[in-house]
Amino acid sequence: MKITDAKVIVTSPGRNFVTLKITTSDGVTGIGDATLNGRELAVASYLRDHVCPLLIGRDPARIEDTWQYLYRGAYWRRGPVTMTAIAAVDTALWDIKGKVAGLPVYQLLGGRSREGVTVYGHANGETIPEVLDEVARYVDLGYRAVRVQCGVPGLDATYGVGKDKMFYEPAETSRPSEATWSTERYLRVVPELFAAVRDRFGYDLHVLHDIHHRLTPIEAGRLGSTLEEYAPFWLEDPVPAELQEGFRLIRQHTKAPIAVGEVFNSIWDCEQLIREQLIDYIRATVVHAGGITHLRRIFDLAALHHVRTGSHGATDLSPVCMSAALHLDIAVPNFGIQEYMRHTEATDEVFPHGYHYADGYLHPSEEPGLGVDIDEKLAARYPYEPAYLPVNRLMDGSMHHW
Ligand code: GCO
Ligand code: MG
Repeated sequence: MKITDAKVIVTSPGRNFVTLKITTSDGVTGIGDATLNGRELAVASYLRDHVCPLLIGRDPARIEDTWQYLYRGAYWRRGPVTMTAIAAVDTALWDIKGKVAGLPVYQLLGGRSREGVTVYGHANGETIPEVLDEVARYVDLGYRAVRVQCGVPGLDATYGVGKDKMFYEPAETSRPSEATWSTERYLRVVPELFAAVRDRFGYDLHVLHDIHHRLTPIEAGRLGSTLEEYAPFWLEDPVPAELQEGFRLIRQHTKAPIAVGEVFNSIWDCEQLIREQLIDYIRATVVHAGGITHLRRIFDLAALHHVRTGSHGATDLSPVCMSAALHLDIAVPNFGIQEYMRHTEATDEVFPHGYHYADGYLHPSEEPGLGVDIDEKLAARYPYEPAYLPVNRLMDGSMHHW
């Protein structure tokens, strides 16, 4: 069997998604998510102009060799664009392998380690009472874990607080909007939010929070120690993670569990964080970290060092990525939790999928392969729309991390 076609499909059913579809000489097809929020066309071009021509004629069964060919063989390694493109190829090849074997992909990864994949949803609101109402909505739906984000008084826009409920969509179809940031105001409101959530919902619910790279290590240590009495499940992305040794300082000051990794692309982005046990959850996911093959490598390293998984699952990762993530989540021994932001109806129609939510858990599809497809005719009705994530400035106008 040989690869006879590889094509890139860009569609925007409410938001942009890039999908790679590979076809074999036996007529088997596989798909992979290649979406990089706000930089979609860079990955589409990397695939179309540089990768797809190299795939034609290759044996689709050689997943590892193809991965190494695209990673080692390219000379220019790593980075979000390259690793997202490699991920798309890798994911599509796993889909094909599953279909050829007649097995869901998780069976090829060693089979089930659990009955369902625990997920967390996003409760957000401008004010704390609004957030509490959203948490109640998730509790009613059976969720065991909820991420809480509220507006910071005095700031016009805050990360994690959106107009939509059940999902959070920060990208805008315009030039990037500019938000302002005050660490002092933020540090005042978060403990109040946690206190209110624990007061109303008690301690059985897992409560998570995303700092979105805004703090310094010592500020994160201070916030973590303040929140310890409210038993946070995790604090996510406390600081930008280029400086991995910076996390030592956070560890010295708090016992709050730390999660990081949604912007990581390779095992080298988290090698020190994992080896020195500076984090508790690794949040890398299939689409941005080199596909199923490479993410499995990261998860296995993490397992050696008491680090559990907590993959990114935002609205800007397509149902193709979510399907792939769930096959890994159900199989790996050190699974922790999976983020689950729902997609819009239009997105779900373009990407029909067999995974489903029930009682706090997601369940991967039992179909051979990944159990997800793309309706190309429908996809063609939603042309690409230029979109950007916001940028962030301090009150004095300095650029800050968004
Ligand atoms: C999360 C993330 C998202 C990102 C988004 C960027 O924890 O889900 O932080 O909200 O901001 O995926 O594209
Ligand atoms: Mg995040």
